[in-house]
Amino acid sequence: MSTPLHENEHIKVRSRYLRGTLSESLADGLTGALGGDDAQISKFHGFYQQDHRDLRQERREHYLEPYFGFMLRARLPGGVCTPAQWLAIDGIGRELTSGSLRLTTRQSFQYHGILKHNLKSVIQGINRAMIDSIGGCGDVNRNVLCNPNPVESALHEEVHDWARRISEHLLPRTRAYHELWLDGEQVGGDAEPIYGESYLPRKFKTAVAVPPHNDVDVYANDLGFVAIAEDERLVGFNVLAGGGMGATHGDRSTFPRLADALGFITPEHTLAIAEAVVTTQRDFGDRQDRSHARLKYSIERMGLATFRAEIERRSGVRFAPARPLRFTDQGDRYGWVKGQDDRWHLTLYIESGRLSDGPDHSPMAGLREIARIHEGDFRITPNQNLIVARVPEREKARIEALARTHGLLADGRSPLRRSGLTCVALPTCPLAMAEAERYFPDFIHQVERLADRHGVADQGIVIRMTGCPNGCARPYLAELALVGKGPGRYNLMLGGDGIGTRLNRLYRENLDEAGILAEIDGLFGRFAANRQPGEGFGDYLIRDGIVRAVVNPAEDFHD
Ligand code: SRM
Ligand code: SF4
Repeated sequence: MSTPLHENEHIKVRSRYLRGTLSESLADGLTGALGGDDAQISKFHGFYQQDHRDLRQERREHYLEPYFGFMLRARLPGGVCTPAQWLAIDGIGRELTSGSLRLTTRQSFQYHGILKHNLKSVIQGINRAMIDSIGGCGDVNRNVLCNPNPVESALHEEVHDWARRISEHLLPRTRAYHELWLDGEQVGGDAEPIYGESYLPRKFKTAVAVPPHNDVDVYANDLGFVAIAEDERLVGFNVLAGGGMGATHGDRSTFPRLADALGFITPEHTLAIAEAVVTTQRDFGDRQDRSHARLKYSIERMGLATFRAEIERRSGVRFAPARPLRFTDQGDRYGWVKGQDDRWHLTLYIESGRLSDGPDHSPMAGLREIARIHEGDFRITPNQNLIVARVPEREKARIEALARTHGLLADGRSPLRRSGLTCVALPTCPLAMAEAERYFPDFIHQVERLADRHGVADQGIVIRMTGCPNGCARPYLAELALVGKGPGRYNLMLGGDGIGTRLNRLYRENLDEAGILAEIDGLFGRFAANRQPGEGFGDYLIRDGIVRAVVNPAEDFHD
């Protein structure tokens, strides 16, 4: 007997191109939740139903339904928005959501705590600012990443334009979003030429990288385009496929995987290749078991050569051999950098991407003030920071003064803190097993003390923390990662290369804070004593045999 399709497959088909019963759910004032299939369908419109986990017990004791609120994630290719858009995003956040904003690891922003009756106003508000949320989540192509720093101005503009075009090309075509949120005419029917009525078996992620910077962690994406330039002009892309982070603790059939190179293409073939990869995954992806439904597992099953041949057949494009490329880093370059067009770009430090004003700090207010005078644009980075981009020389001092007043500069933060990355985790993420964002600042403070003690405080070791093994802060590409296992407990992963091209490996399981710090103390001591000149922490761990490099994650990630 063949395995039945996963229930989500039926939900997608029943939804009539993503309509479901969302309008009825929204009209039901008796509950703060959505009904029927709608909590699944809503994801394609960019929002998730959540409940505040810190309040669960108290609500239960008072016989109340959970405190439902919605998280909404926008689509913002390459993370770019104008100052006017920023002011709109900020205003909506303060008036209609929990009052804060979160910059994500995929260059977008999220609101949390939106009450059901405010959802429509939030979505209409961002759309009035020419931003949408369709495909922010769901089994479609998600927000397309692109290196955000337009230092090599002409090349960057061209590459960013490709990121935007890929995102547009792979958008769902259903009118449901317009009907439901923007009061569009009820036209029904629709067709999805790329996705079909079942959409993809699972989420799908695309990134465009501009070497030597791998800030987008291109190898963690289902589909990657690495810009190849000659004389600072784009000549084409190396295409990568099959990357992904998500895994389940102890389940050997799930694993993170780096994308493989398919070959080189010239720019005019970009959309045809993107579409061929997406439709191949649509037709070959696993629709029975969602934990094996990402493209990385399809490629493992098909074999890379068969997969490549299928892409060539569907697109009518033949890959040339991949061009040589070199990455040097995976983080952000903080502070001012001058672009070739004589404009300046200021990368701000936003701890864990969280923008929330309190008695001691006011990052939202600061960014509002900057947005009111800024003439260029803003760019959210894949490391949850923000670039004030394209600043003319004459405005530099004013913008810097505002950033300094509101604590938005990286100055005074240690290299360890600057390289850190965490996911949201508690209290909103339903999948979190442990804290991440809320715990990281204190945790890293203790790691800083150890680094000082061993004389390695000048090292920007890439440390990442997630509340579960799904990998939202791409932990398996860090030199040192903590992956949540249970309350206050983490798996310690070691051995990434600091440029996002090598997976790390489990070193110690289920450690509490004291256990983690004791391990790091020992490791920093060995690193300080034995490292070679210029050697990074992750590279040292591999060379000294403290962990073995992962060669083939399908076989040896869990060893
Ligand atoms: Fe993620 C699920 C947050 C980037 C892999 N992710 C979730 C959910 C929606 C939990 C859920 O399913 O209910 C989290 C919502 C938490 C909350 O309260 O906001 C969540 N993911 C995030 C964000 C906000 C983390 C952050 O701190 O910035 C990132 C939003 C990105 C965006 O703007 O689109 C985010 N998630 C990622 C990344 C990183 C990336 O894409 O570069 C990954 C790893 C790459 C990958 O996809 O392989 C990632 N998220 C997952 C997974 C595991 C997928 C898998 O293949 O197994 C899940 C769980 C799932 O899909 O079942 C997940
Ligand atoms: Fe939630 Fe896990 Fe993603 Fe963190 S890694 S946001 S805990 S799903």
